[in-house]
Amino acid sequence: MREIARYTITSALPYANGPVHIGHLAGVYIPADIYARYLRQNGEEVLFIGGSDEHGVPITIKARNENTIPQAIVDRYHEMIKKSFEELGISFDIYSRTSNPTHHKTAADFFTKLYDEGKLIEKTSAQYYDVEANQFLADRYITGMCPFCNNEKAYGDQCEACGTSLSATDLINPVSALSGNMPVMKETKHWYLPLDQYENWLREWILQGHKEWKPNVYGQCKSWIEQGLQPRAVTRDLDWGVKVPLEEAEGKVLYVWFDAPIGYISATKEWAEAHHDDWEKWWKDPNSELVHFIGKDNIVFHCIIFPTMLKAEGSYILPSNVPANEFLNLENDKISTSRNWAVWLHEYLVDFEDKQDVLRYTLTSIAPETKDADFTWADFQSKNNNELLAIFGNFVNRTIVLTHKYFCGIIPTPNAFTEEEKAMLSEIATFPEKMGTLIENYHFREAQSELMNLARIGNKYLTDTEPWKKFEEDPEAVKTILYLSLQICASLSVLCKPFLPFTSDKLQKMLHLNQSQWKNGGTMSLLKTGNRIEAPEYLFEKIDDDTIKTQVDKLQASKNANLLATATVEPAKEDVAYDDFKKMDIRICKVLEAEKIAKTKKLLKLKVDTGIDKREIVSGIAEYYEPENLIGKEVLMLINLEAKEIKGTVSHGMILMAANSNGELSIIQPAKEVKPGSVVN
Ligand code: B3M
Ligand code: ZN
Repeated sequence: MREIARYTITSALPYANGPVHIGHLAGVYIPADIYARYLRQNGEEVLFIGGSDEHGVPITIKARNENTIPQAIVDRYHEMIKKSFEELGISFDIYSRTSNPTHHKTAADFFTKLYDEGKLIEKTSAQYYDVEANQFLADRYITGMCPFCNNEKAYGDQCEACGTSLSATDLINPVSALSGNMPVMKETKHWYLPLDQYENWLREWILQGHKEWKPNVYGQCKSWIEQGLQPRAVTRDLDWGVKVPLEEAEGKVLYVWFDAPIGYISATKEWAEAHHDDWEKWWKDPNSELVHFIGKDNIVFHCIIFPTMLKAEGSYILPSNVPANEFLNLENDKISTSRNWAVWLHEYLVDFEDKQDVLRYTLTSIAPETKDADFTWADFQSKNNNELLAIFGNFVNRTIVLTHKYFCGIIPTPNAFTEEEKAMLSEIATFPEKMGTLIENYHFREAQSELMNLARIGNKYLTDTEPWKKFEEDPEAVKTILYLSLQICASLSVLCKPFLPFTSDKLQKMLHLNQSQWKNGGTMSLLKTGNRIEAPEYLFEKIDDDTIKTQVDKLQASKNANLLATATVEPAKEDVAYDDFKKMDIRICKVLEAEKIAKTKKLLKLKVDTGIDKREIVSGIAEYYEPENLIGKEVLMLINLEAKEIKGTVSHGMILMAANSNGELSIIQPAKEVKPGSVVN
């Protein structure tokens, strides 16, 4: 086995065009921080790297929309993100940014080396160009009609109405976002990383060599490699980013996904310079362990593209592991920046002052390590009140209060341990290794639940031995109980530190303890008999229902605001004669039966009472209603729509529905109960 000399730990560089939310934290930054802190407590040499990703087209679009320049946007968010990470206790050794000169030079030099060694290929292709604005258009800068769903405002990279990935040339009637004109096709030259040439190597390195990677990561790599890899353009026609260091490349920059991971290297250089250290050992010594913490949408870039860049360059080590997480949802809905459906870190830090550890704890306890997970405020409250406060906090508080009450805050001298106590101590001794192994294998969620088990052991010990009842008749026994309880508190203060760093500090202050070596976390020798401890201070406090309601209301308000803002009202239709309207036979009908139509996602087969007859119709609402919830409902129906056969059912009529801005359909019910067959006019 190779000896690991040091750990180079990176966490995805967030785009500096918006604040950080709980999804980022649960997926990337909290696990990375736990890992880095744990390794440091183990005496390992660690460099934990973060920074802002400040390039890319979305930042230029945001700047344009706000009538400012990209640098102003990234300056604003870089500061904000950096500060909020700091306040949450994410213990980066450096938090850098990709707009700084060290990075531009590092990224440009990296490109030059690949270029000079003939590792890149040149290709000319036709791309959309805006003649009036005199520039090539990134896919995001082109809108047009989606060929799949006819949405008129699809972007050149994606249609947000139907979710299909597009390329700009798929759009019908493309329009430039810069001038509003129709773009023309024009030839442009770009440089490509020939991933296809590295396919065999990738197959061997990942599919053979890294079977231990998390199944979600390994699986994604496998499917990418098996689909066959194509050369990837590493340059763009854009004026925001790292300039392509070639004379013939005027007006071109490196593709953001080419420069951003090099940002990890630039950050290392910056750190090394400030600390008089050698940056290269972190990236070139084969005994350095490189680990990338990322979310699942970044897997291909960190497992395939960046390693291929490093391999092509030739002098770098490759990642040992890429423990990517899945996604976190919020209250059963996808987190969305554009819909403001998120819990933003900077807002949390204001709303929940001094409660960083509650968020850290909750997010670790639901970390999307193997599948998507869901954050709810109710769960957050319960994790705080029923776990942190009721178990951990309660145990520590009882121990410290009793030590003051019976021994004036002096750590008592224990007597001989009982058999139960001995058994408890040997169990406690297993925790550092047990938790350490889990952390080393990126099972942070389980590691943290072991931490809580340790607190449970302490809590139970106090409850079982009841020192408050014993003091009168057997003060010597109480000395042992509180001595051991205090040592367990000390163990907790060590072992909780990667997860709950603020709590650890507070607890260590109370115990006058100033060491957190991991391996000592299960010993009973952290505290010395005769030493004084501080007066008790609460580690956690109850979070009440009102506080939670405020947060839930805030989310609901943003949902409502968003619905209003995005609801587009269709233009009015042409006037019709009353006689034309009279031709529509619209009635209130009652749903009698409803069932899903097999092998379809959207269709329900309904039996309805029209008042005239009972008939079958097919309706496309299966995604919005469970069949059983429709039975008995009165709905609005056009009953004289021509009959038509749909999936084997003759459907005669149509249920009338309204859609909200998310496209979710809603039936329309009469405000009072009326008889089936009542005419609507
Ligand atoms: N900025 C993408 C993201 O936040 C990106 C990560 C870069 S890591 C080098 O999803
Ligand atoms: Zn579409």
